Amino acid sequence: MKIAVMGGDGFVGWPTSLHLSDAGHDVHILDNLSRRWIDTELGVQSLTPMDSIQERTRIWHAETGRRIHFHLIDLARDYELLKNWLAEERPDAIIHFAEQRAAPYSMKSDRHKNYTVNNNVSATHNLLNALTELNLDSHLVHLGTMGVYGYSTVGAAIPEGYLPVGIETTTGDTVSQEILYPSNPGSIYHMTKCLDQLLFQFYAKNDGLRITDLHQGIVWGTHTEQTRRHPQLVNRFDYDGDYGTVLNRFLIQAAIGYPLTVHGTGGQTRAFIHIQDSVRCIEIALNNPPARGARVEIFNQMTETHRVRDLAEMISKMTGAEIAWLPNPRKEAPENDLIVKNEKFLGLGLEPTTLKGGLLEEIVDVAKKFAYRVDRSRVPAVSAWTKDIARTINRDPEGKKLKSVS
Ligand code: USQ
Repeated sequence: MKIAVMGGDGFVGWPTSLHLSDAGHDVHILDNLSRRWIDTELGVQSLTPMDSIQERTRIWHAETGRRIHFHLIDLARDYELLKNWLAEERPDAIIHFAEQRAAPYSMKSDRHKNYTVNNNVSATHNLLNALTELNLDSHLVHLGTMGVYGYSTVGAAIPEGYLPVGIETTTGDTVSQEILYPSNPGSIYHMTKCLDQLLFQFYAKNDGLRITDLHQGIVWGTHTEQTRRHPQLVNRFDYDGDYGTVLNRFLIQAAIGYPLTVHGTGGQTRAFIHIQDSVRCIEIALNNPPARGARVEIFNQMTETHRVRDLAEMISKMTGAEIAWLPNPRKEAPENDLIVKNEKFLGLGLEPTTLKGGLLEEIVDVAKKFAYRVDRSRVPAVSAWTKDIARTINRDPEGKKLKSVS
């Protein structure tokens, strides 16, 4: 297949591009390199030293003889460029990662809220609009989030996208319908993914676009089979308070002797998936497209759920790291249960990589190797969900006064 990977320079986009190229597909990365600009804006860098996208693709060619093509295009702003590229290349499938993906970054200031909404919603809409205008039948696979469902305890399993409901009619009968599970975003970033869902629903219904939406949990790990092949194919690995996600952060913190930064009581339960499984799921989704005219196909892309404090305690036991119980910078349920259905991927052959698989140690080893690149002052999460909360989080776990947020 000819596959366009929008956002193919990012944390999941890069290993996905390698995985699909290795499987024999003709891979084209479209990216505006915004993630690299955000590193510059924030004054942080990936824990792992990361080469330019051109250099990465050169090394991939030298290692495997396979080409990954790179095109510098901003989906949200360069509509005509995007449309012309699609008209010329007519990809069989498109994977859409080209969105700002950090909840804390999206909550930093009014400017960051505007950027996240404008970038994410325009990128998605431009893509759908161009596919329709060109009458292209490319299968669109979007990286969505488990966060569209929200994190309130309902005492029932979260279904894969659709909820069966009974509606009482005016004659007193009950009619059954399946509706999109009510969205309940917990950040501006998560809200953009909820808006994406509506855009997909409309374009699938109105124009018959073939769309798969992957509701992904928190990705952990860093290496995949392909990124291990050469030091310069290494994936990015974020540890800072905006882009680092909880499990990877705890593992890096343990490796550098920094107290594990648990927000609140750590009673938040979340869904997780290893990066190797994430790229496999994307390949499975590509091989199982919906029919033209069908509703949006939705998968829950996660393999297990864990409570934040259980993760901290497990890593503390494994490494001897201390735990810091910090005021929570986010407005979120302090404790929640989470049960998630994920039978669709399991039924299509996914064999989950679990936390017990020995991969936790591998991550600590990677973190120790590059520990000299860590700026400890960038570890605390300082982006607060409200101005009131901002006033409560003025010290880091090592007792130092925190700088202002934006
Ligand atoms: N947390 C801590 N300590 C930390 C970092 C996070 O206790 O040092 C807590 C947070 O308060 C939150 C939970 O851990 O309750 C998860 O936070 P996170 O930063 O790991 O994940 P999140 O902000 O939800 O976002 C990440 C990705 C996002 C993806 C989402 C999937 O950045 O792109 O959509 O995970 S999900 O969480 O399932 O919505």
